[in-house]
Amino acid sequence: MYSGASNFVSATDTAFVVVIGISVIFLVGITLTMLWFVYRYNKKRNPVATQIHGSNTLEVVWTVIPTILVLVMFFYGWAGYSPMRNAPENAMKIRANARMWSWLFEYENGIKTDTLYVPLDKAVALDLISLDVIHSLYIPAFRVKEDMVPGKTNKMWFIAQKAGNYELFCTEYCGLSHSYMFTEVKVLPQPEFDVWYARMADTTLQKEAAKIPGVRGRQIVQTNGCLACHSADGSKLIGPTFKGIYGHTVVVNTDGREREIVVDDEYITRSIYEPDSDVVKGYTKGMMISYKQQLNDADIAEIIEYLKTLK
Ligand code: HEC
Ligand SMILES: [Cu+2]
Repeated sequence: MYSGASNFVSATDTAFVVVIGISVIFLVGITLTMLWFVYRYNKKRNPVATQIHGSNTLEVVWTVIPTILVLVMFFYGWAGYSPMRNAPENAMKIRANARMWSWLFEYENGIKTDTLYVPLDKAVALDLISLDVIHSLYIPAFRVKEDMVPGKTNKMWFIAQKAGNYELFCTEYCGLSHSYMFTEVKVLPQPEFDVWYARMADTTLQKEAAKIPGVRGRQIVQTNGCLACHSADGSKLIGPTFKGIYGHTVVVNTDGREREIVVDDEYITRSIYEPDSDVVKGYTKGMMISYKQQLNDADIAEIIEYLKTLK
């Protein structure tokens, strides 16, 4: 409570304390009254019941007081909520993409990460994109949470006010591995953030990395959440493992017919662009959705290099 991790913490926590406070007062008050009535008006002490025929004063009191209390709760709720709706103009923009079951954050300079990096004390505005089903982005420490609805760009903004790492997870049940759909927010002081931001965008560094076969491909597979469904170590997750996949023969179902096929560049490309055209035997259609919007042929070439390294 009142950690100050973001600009929304104090108003949210105040609204919470007010609502809980009023509820506790009523809980205690009503319970005590009830116990008192049980004692005072039981058959022994009060053998003849008194009939009460309405009381205008009482009616007014128990209408007016709760109305005021509810308005007080509304006031604190609204005071906390309404600033969340309007991001400042100069906020740093990040696109947050959710898919079953991973996160991908895209920054204005084109870099992509699976962990959310934000600078300290600066407004950050997120565009919330879902690529498949309804997800919800939740950063408990920042007191922010917003649904991510396919076909609709919801918004969220905040100012992180304390450096450190915070949990970020999906809080809308979105299928089998929903509970693994979590990552971190890393809040870095501005100078550190700038260094990170520039280093990530440095193409010479990326070219260096790209010289080692499979390194770029592994990054692509990681940032795009493929590993939520495909293991690299032979274990079966939602989809077949990537281990030893390249050059092996698989049985697939193509338009209702079974056929054997050797895993080559063309097959892998098709599997990524049109996952439902050849469905691996033993798996269901429609689990993997197309990456046509997110990946291009060059990315897939890197992925193939990576898959070749998984002997
Ligand atoms: C939501 C889970 C999920 C995600 C995420 C996912 N896949 Fe898949 N993938 C599957 C399933 C299930 C299959 C098997 C059914 C089929 O062939 O469509 C599959 C099949 C494949 C195949 C064919 C495998 C074989 O053994 O023949 C390849 C290659 C592949 N995926 C690559 C990828 C890549 C690369 C990514 C990330 C860019 C990715 N997948 C993300 C679930 C997923
Ligand atoms: Cu989700």
